[in-house]
Amino acid sequence: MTEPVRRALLSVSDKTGLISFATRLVSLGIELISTGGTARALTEAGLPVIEVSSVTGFPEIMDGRVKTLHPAIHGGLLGVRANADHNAAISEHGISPIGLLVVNLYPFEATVARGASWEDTIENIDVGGPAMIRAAAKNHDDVTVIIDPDDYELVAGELASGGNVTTLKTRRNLAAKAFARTASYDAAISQWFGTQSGETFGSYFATGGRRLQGLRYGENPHQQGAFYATPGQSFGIAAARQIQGKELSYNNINDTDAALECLSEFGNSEGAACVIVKHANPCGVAVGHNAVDAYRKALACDPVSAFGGIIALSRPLDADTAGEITELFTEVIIAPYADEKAVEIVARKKNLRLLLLDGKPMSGTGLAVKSVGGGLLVQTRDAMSIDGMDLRVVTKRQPTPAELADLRFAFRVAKHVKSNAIVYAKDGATVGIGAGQMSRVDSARIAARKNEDVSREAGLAHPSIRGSVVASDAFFPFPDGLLQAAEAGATAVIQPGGSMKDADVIRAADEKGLAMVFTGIRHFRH
Ligand code: 93A
Repeated sequence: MTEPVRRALLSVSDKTGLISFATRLVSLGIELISTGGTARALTEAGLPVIEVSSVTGFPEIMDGRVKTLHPAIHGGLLGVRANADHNAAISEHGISPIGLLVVNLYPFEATVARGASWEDTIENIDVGGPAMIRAAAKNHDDVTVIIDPDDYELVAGELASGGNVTTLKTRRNLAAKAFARTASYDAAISQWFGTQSGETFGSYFATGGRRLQGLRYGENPHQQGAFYATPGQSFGIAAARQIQGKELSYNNINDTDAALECLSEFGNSEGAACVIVKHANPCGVAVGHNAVDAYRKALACDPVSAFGGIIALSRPLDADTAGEITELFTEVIIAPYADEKAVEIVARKKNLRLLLLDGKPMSGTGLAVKSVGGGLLVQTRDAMSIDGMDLRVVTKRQPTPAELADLRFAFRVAKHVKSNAIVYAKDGATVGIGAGQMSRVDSARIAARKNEDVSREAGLAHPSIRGSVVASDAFFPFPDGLLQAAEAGATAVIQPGGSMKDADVIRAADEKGLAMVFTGIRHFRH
């Protein structure tokens, strides 16, 4: 049972809304304890206040650096009401439990923003405030913590209607918000120190990441770089173990990540899968009956681009596959495991980086974060798979079972190709990939032309794109992209649908005898 709030401690730099909130607390019979400036503001408003110094029996000292840092305060915040030993300590030391903490911190960020002096900035590092916030948030079973005046209304409302009690749900939400605030506050402080000392990266990144390795440089040699792990997560490239080869570069890590994300689309039941990546885009993806078969099929899509690429395999690296991969210049191989023979073969190429996941997942859940000027864009990862989509045939002709299998395959790959993405596929392998064009029709054209070049080079009688299927990551806004694909030899199409011109696009598909499937879901990737 939660005890009603009898005492609240208020210590705020931002006094917005303070008086009306405190007035409501007093009207509920709650006693107010407060620090210097806050106590003054409350007294001036005619509210009864107990000074922190009379609770601690100790004056505020050192220009206020030490005011609430005292067992009488922290014992009042941290004591667990259901714990007999804690209650004994509370009585023995004459501590009064504090049921509500209202703190907002010294305005460190605003002090930096106004270009204050070093001394002034340092003085604006709050120590006692975060300590109290963390104490109250830890003890949220018994204590409500407010760090944002926007929450005054919610808490006052709950106290008034609940007999001076808040709900556990609210206390937990406020605790989460409290820890987020102390984390971002410390991040701002560490970032400021970093810029002052000219050091770009520390062993912890300001957003909470743990440093895995410093990098020789960033995307380009004149940029600095480092690789950080997201706390509490163990999947993907950050969880991989390097067995051999040169140090990983920034671009290697970025490309290997793209390869693993794409590879994670393919479950083991679909056979062995192989993804080859260059410049963060797949240039060959295939499923086969074993690793070497998948590799050969993936390589055949665009052997020129695969030079110096990243190869990701869903099955353990075996001797056959290692032998074939090492015939070509490759930057990175990543696989779940590797057998001894394969490791020996790779070792002959001493620069070739071999990474193993040791069974850890290729991909996972959580957030995808991208930096933009002055901020971060955050979204949940694109966890949508074609298995969860409601596929709808919109043309007169139904796709054949073989076409449908390839359509599903191609759409999985298209998700991992930068938009505008067009992917042609046949027999479980990509045969043409068009990536990153500003116009979809250009992506369709580039992918087809690439296939014609590769087919000619391989001495094929007809380009392998003939009789393929095509996937588009987003709808065709006009029939032109689809007509381009039909001209290249595609017989079936998969795309989200949803364009204003869908009817025109469907009519064009029917005229060309194509089968077309709508997924209802798009996969932009930028
Ligand atoms: O200087 S502190 O780090 N030392 C403390 O013991 C302490 N206790 C509260 N800063 C401390 N505070 C902060 O004082 C609060 O976080 C709040 O921002 C501010 C309120 O001070 P006043 O009530 O004097 O305006």
